Amino acid sequence: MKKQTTYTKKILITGAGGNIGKVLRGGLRKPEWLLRLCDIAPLGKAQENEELIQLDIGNLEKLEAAMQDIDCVVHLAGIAHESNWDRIFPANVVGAYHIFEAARKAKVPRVIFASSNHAVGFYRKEQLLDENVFPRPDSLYGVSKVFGEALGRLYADKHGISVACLRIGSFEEKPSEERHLRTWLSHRDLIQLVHQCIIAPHYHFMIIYGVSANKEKKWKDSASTAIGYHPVDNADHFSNTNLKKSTDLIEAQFHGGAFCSIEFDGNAEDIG
Ligand code: 15L
Repeated sequence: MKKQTTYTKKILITGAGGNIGKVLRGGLRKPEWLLRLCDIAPLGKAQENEELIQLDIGNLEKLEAAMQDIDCVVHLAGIAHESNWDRIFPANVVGAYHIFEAARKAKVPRVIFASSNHAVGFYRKEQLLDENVFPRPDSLYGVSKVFGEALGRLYADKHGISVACLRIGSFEEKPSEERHLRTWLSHRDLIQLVHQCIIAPHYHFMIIYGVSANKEKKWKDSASTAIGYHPVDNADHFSNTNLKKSTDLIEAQFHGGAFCSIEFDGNAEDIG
């Protein structure tokens, strides 16, 4: 791989071909940054200041090689919804381990991990959540995100990697469900959030909710303001549009929405 010395930052994005990856590919583009984009699928033609690598995050050696000279990894790859354990485990659990381990070996100083609100999805939707609430996953997918956050904390404490875990809400062009009035994350706010996590001066470990400035949002953390994340979009502006209402009794009660009701046969009253 050709070594560039003129870039002020070299950033590696995994899962660059996914929904979030595509938006970041355009949104983080600037002449002084190198974007090294990785995905299991082809990523098309390299644009200016881009390097493209087709790889499977199951391959630790290839990941380590791809991370040479990188200043910051943005880890998006994996399964982005509920699925069975046979799929979640290799993609999200082993995959997350490979990312942090490759970063340690390649001496990457910073990792931004795309976690999810589903790490805390079984809290009641009226409850205000900060970054210190105990994990309360609503799905195997949510469990895999809790695992990724725990790995992040370990690699921050034990190996000095600066780690940001983003509990991303509903990343959509615009809100389409009533739940999104609380959980929406707009495209430009996501770009701003990741940008700030990349450029912020040293931090050790932080959990940040990836959410826009929604009037009804129920997630608040201290790190957002500390790193200069100031979201500009507000789902409330869409409250008069035809937002889908939840008719499912479980889905309607908790932060995680529909993820909570998948295979649900518990007692909702016990979930305080
Ligand atoms: C997520 O973490 C998922 O990746 C996405 O598909 C949505 O379900 C989103 O959360 C959400 O909570 O709306």
